[in-house]
Amino acid sequence: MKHFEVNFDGLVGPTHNYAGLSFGNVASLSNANNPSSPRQAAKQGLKKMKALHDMGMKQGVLAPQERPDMLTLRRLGFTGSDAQVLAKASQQAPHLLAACCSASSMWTANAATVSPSADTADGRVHFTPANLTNKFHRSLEPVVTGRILNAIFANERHFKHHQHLPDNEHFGDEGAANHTRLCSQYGHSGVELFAYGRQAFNPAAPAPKKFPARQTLEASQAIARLHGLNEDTAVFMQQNPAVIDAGVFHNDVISVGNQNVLFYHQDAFANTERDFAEIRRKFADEPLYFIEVPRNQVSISEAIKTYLFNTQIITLPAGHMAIIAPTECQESAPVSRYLAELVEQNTPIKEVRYMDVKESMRNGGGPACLRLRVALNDQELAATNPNCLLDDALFNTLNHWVDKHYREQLQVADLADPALLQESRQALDELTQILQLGSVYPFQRN
Ligand code: SUG
Repeated sequence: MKHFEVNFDGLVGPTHNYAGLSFGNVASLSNANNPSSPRQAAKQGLKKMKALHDMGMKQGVLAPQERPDMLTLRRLGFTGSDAQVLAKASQQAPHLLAACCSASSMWTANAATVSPSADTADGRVHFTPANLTNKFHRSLEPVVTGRILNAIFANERHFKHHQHLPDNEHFGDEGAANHTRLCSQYGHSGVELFAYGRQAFNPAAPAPKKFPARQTLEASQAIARLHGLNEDTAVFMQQNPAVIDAGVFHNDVISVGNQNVLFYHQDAFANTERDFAEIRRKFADEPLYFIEVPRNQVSISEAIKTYLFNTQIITLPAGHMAIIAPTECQESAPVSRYLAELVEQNTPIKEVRYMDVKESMRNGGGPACLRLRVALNDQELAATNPNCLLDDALFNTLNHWVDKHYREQLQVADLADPALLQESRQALDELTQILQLGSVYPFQRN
């Protein structure tokens, strides 16, 4: 049997904008109210997907959410026609309108946690959408995310879908952004690493003081239970609270793993030695590479600015690994120097590819945020909705679709424009036909 890691990248939605919605996320706050380019953003994302496809990787596409989220605006008491709801929200509560227009579902590392069949008790691939409770604009995502995942992985023999965890800060769950999996081969049972920021039921335990810890230990433990992982396949590691306070709002901003490599910053974790000893014991295989980036080579602030750790580490068909880094890494002298040295060292990482995802980076989303990893065997891949797997034809279709429906520029003030709502709905209606998802959006269901 063959095994693959398929990256499902989020397609950037037509309302992509900079509204400063994510307290604790430095880029989101510092770019608030700048104009955005939904068209450029979507095309940068598609280009990255195509580049990975051309490198011989399996590449998938995840559809965006319906935005503006009219259902939520109505739930919050704005009434009348759609145009009136938008006008009232923009006059009375522009921050709520902005939250209901965010294209944040593009960061599909936060869509769900996925456990491959090799790790789970029932031998199926398990999915739990993230509840994203810490940010109002993101808490609007899990229901439709669940529908989209169900429409892609529809075969019950191979795939098990769970409901997102209870919508409460005690079970704050940010999905795969705080989860990585180490394994010797994608098809072998691995060790799933769950990084958390605080313990909800033990307020005396260490926690950040300035910015929120978006993932709790209790949420991670619940996911491991739901997915049928056993003692030997899960490790729970606390993030260093000080780096969360420095702007590391998700663990994938400070560490990334692939197969037998864990690439991380010296200051990433609270109990590095103890946790690594547990990983070594549970991983059992050799070799295992812990690649530590020392703070005297790359500072925490440089790591956050360049997203050195929000890179994708992928295993190419040739057998070695490549690191997919944002161009911000290339533009930084210490980081590009570090990466040039890294590929010369005795580790499986032998190549660096730089990609331009600047529209996403300005909201704090690098290459790794834009993708959800799903390890599949060939039977599971055959049971996956083929219309969501990228090839040259789908790449061209989606580029034309973006050209047809997306605006070149968007300001926060444009979010109340009823024409934007119509354009978005038309685009998404067409997209569900291209990807053959069925009626996943609220506007298609009433
Ligand atoms: O949740 N930004 C996202 C970025 C998510 C990045 N994902 C990972 N690290 N995996 C967030 O903070 C900003 C939206 C705005 O400000 O308009 C935003 O939601």
